[in-house]
Amino acid sequence: MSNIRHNWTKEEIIEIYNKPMMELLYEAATVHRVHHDPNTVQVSTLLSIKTGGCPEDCGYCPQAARYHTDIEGNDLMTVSHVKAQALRAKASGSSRVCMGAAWRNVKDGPEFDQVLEMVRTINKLDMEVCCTLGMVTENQAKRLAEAGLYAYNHNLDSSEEYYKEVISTRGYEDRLETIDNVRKTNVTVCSGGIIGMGESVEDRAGMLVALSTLNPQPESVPINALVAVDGTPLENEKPVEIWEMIRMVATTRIVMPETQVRLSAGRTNMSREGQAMCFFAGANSIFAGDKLLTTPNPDVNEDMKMFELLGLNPQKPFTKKVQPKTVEATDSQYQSLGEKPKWSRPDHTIERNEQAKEKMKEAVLAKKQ
Ligand code: SAM
Ligand code: DTB
Ligand code: SF4
Repeated sequence: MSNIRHNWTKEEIIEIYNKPMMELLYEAATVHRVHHDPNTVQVSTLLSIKTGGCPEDCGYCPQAARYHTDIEGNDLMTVSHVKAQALRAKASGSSRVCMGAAWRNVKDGPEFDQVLEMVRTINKLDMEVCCTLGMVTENQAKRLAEAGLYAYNHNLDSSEEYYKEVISTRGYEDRLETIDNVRKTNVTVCSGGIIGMGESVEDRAGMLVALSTLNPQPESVPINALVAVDGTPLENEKPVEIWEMIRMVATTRIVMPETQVRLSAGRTNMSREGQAMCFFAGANSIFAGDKLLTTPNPDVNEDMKMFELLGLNPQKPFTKKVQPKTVEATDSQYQSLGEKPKWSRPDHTIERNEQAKEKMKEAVLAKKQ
């Protein structure tokens, strides 16, 4: 019988999170060993296929057009460029490519068709393909599945309560609906969040309640430490302490035993020892490659040295689930519907987001003068 619980309460999760460190580590490592090989870590390479110029106001994100960051936006990458990058990632030991686009949601049309072709191309390289493109409808999720998508990343980011303090242009329920749309297909769900945005332990636990009560639980959960980028509303948040990351990873492992827990953004601030503690506490996946989407990540060679030092082996592709089949565009059962879904726009005011937007306006004015 499965011992996966879908009824975790916030109080129970807070209690786990606050356990004495040695007990927490022992419990998490014990759960980890029952469900996973503790010496295997999945390696995923991020690829920003469409950078910058995003209309959303996510307070953490350097790609939001309304904030004054150094990001140079560009058009959607070509399929051949993506293929070349995927081959590089494969050669350096990655089993998965995760393609990110600075979009609010997927729109039917030539750009989405191009992304579907990217999915087909990478799946044919026998690598797991993940996309993170914003909100998707059921039909769009089905088209991605048909193309051979292995995973879809869509983060809840924080608790429902704290989400409102960070983002005003889209709602938590839209995030949940997108995850639900992905669940109607064979594509696995990757959903996690960020710590270090000024949220409380209660908010961290709230996010873990939202994720762990999904049935089935997400196949992977990325835990990001905020990368505080100049010009974003969260630019002055203080760095996450390693102990908080370890607690978050360990708690995630305990409440979602079968999930792959990914050490995501923020690894450049973590020592090898710190990361080793996270692997011991149940993290079994990383984002590799010199860049995340727009911000730095540890050097690939440094990561490989760390793996060697710790006796870790990169996970082979399709270890957890069989490779999906790719259906060619010409044989596709699902067509573009030209949908115009009504994703919500709460549009409440977040003071620090407004201030960051004002700074951007001032910078544009100053440039003109
Ligand atoms: N635009 C799509 C969306 O928001 O769903 C996909 C790309 S978006 C950059 C993917 C995720 O990256 C976000 O949900 C957030 O969790 C994470 N992220 C973005 N900026 C970050 C930062 N500065 N630090 C940590 N994580 C970040
Ligand atoms: C996730 O949870 N983290 C990744 C991936 N999913 C798309 C993105 C991290 C982005 C960090 C900031 C940047 O590089 O722009
Ligand atoms: Fe846009 Fe995604 Fe960044 Fe939000 S997190 S601003 S939706 S790219």
